[in-house]
Amino acid sequence: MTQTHCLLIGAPVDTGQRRPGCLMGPAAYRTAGLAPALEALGHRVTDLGDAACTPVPATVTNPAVHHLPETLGWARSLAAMGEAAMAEGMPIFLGGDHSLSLGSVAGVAAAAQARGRPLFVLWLDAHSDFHTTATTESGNLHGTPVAYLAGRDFEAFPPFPAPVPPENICLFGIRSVDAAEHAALLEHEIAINDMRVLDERGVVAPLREFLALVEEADGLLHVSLDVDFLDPVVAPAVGTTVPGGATFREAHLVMELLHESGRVTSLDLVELNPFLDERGRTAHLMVDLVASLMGKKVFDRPTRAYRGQV
Ligand code: B3U
Ligand code: MN
Ligand code: MN
Repeated sequence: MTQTHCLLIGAPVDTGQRRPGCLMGPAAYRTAGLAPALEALGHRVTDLGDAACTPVPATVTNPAVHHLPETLGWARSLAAMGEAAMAEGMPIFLGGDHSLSLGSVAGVAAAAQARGRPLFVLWLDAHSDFHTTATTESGNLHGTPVAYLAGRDFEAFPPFPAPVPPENICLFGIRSVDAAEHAALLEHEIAINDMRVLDERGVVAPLREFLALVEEADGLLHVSLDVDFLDPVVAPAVGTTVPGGATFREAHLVMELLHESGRVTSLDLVELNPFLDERGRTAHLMVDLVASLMGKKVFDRPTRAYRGQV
């Protein structure tokens, strides 16, 4: 199996929403044994520690938006750490709420551009996170990163480096979309694998279709895994639970297909709120899912009963 150099970047970001607790996420992943799980698979792990935030003074027209200077500060430092880590291996961002992706994906996109490689983004989430600073009603900036990386107009933020073309973005598992996001999504060519699609087709066919595009373009793939992609029955430690999410088995299968693609070059783990967890079960599930993404399987070669592709 190929060895990957995994660079863990703690992102204790809690300012993109209003329920305190995501700042404990990086500590929970470390406590749940993320680094040893990766090492057990033969990977090299460097823990870069937690990023720091220097707030950037700024304002926007929409009065609902809160904690803008902190969010800008996190985005700036995470983009710099992410871009540098891309030169060394695979950055894994330990969140923190989803506003951290305003920085993580910007850093990854800058690195992809420098390498002359197209970037693809797989967004595993109950939400589409397609608000801009102007359309968000909650003012919670964790609901905005897809719009930012797609290059939509974003007051107060630096222009996104190398916006990701809509056809390179795949939303997967979504089941909660606000009216303004809905209207904007219909104007973009973003693949929307909402739960209606996954109920009918399962996770395998739509994911393989997207991965084939990445392969064809020889692209880099960033995966952003929001805890609320999962059904709250298996992953309760998240502030914005939405019923009807991915099952334990579906989530592992998604991770295994991603591993088999050999295309994933960076990863966000977001929205874990350890304060809401039950004896660490959500943190442990997230660590197990990362292990599947990084090559953990029951058998290390196809067995006689296995009819898929490896
Ligand atoms: N779309 C809503 C809810 C939301 C988005 N992301 C999460 N919740 N986690 C909003 O507030 O923007
Ligand atoms: Mn999200
Ligand atoms: Mn979400």
